[in-house]
Amino acid sequence: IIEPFADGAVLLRAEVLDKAEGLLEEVRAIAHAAPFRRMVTPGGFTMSVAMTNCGDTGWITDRRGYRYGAIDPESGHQWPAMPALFRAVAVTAAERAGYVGFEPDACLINRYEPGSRMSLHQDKNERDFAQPIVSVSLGLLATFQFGGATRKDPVRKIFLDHADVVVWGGASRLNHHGVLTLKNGWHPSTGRVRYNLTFRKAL
Ligand code: MD5
Ligand code: FE
Repeated sequence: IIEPFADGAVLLRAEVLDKAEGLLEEVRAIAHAAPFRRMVTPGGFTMSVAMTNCGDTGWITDRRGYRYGAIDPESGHQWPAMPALFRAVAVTAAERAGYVGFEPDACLINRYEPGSRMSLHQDKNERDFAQPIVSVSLGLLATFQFGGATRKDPVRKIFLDHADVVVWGGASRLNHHGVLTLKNGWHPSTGRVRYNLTFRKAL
């Protein structure tokens, strides 16, 4: 089910339903090597969302700033490699949204538990904003906030459910966005958790 809902953004509802269990198995393997952790923002706040990464580089934040790096600061080792299934899902979704030739080198994995949220922000740590970001939702339903080019632009609410994929490209690539506080719930595939895989070409 393809739903274009903003300039450059495409919502693919239930896109990875038949691959969800496989994706979650990979998430478990990645988390075994690079455990989920709550990172600290440059302003000194501990994020409510727990994160890990796979791929050639990973997104991190600490008191020194937001950035990508090849090394997991917790272990001193490289991030786990991006599983073939991850890459295939991201590339296929990008193609279906009209972005041919997407080559993700990073996948940030966000883990939301009830009470977790992500405040309105832009994704600006990647080098080439012409490259889209592919986001895969797994588990509990989230209320996603989709804003505009400036922080003051109106915000639309979108419900993102298990197996939904969104491709954020074109004019929507730099839009402000966030996730409202996750409500309590239980999902048969993830339990009390929402995961979001965000595939990026960071380098
Ligand atoms: C999430 N994650 O649901 C979202 C999905 C993040 C983050 O926001 O930075 O980890 S990615 C949503 C996204 C990416 C790029 C552009 C836009 C949305 N957008 O223009 O709305 O955990
Ligand atoms: Fe973001």
